[in-house]
Amino acid sequence: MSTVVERLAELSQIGRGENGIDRPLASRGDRLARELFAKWARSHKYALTQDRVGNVFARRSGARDDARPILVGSHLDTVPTGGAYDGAYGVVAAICALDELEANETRTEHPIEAVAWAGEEGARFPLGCLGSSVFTGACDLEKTLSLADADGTTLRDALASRETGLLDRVPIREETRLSAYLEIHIEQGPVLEREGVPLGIVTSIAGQRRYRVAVQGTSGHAGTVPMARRGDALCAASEIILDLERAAIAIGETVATVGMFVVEPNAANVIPGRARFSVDIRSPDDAKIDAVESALRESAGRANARRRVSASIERLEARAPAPMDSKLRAAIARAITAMGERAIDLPSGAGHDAMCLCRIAPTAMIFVPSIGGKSHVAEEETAPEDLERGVAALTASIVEVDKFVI
Ligand code: HGY
Ligand code: MN
Ligand code: MN
Repeated sequence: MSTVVERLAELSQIGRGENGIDRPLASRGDRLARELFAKWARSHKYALTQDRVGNVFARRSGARDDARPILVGSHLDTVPTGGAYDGAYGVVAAICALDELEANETRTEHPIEAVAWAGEEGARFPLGCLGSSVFTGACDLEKTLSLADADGTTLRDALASRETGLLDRVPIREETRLSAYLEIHIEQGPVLEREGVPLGIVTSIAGQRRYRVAVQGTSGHAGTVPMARRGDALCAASEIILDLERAAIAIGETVATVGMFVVEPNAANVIPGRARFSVDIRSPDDAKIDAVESALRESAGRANARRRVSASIERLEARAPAPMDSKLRAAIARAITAMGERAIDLPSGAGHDAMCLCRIAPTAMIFVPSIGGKSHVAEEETAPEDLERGVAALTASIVEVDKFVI
């Protein structure tokens, strides 16, 4: 069994439950995953560092060791019903690529750093790409550490605990300069499998915005309040959600999702007084996200006028569409051709840490096929030979990029 397959099998045991893998940021599982990454790094004496939000780096030195490093990585955290490959593959492939360079005694000009970004999914604390957002300066460290999860635990407290916090005996790093960023990831969609092509070079990552919507109505007795006198928060929320779906379909080239929903008091014979839900809107075209957001706000306005409720919309984050660097994409294409392999260009509907890194350095992504296009579910799967081919492509791409980035 190859190292990448073996390591993914080991990593996928951490946080595994009956509904898939649940490894949120600064949980016991996340800490164990970071410790495993550190163990792999130490086995080849790569220099380990970490920053204050839990991003972990394993550095293989270069001929010009004062040069800005090429970072290569992805994330270790998962959604609550995660698979074994989303994020994890990119971290394991990065460390395997360093090992390939070692095994081939390849001397790169630049230091190469494998990185495990903290909290890309935003599943526990209300910020996606949390670690890479802080690293790239898109989000303030102290504000991010003050973010709290549903139980009111702040990231600062979670990272201060020995159980779930920063790694022992790994120095804190302040350095954020880099010369380029590469990320390999499972496609999480059906294109590569449908086209029968084993590798993809990402053209751009869809823009995405996340919101929190709260609808405040009036609780009451299910049997005695006439329909005409109700402020039913759940009915109002349902109308807003279906208007959102209609808008995304009508505007096109856009997806809108309500993944989280809470109704209070959630009792069969009480009129719902409060409803809270998440909204996730994405498109490669920012103007279309604007249009869907306007439709969402108009629908909330109509509910407020007609339904004796007060609906409020809070935008939690907004990321513009992220074009990948054309020179890096060409280098990846050269590397893959030189391997005698085929690749196609394709956009990414899924978000990635690369959306943050591309704001501060040339950035590119490689995809490997997802069986059935499935992801964010326990059945997420990629064939071993595709995982192995991806490591070879990533290693060859690092060597190619190393030749010309500053
Ligand atoms: O939501 C996403 O696209 C990513 O998995 N965080
Ligand atoms: Mn994901
Ligand atoms: Mn991911």
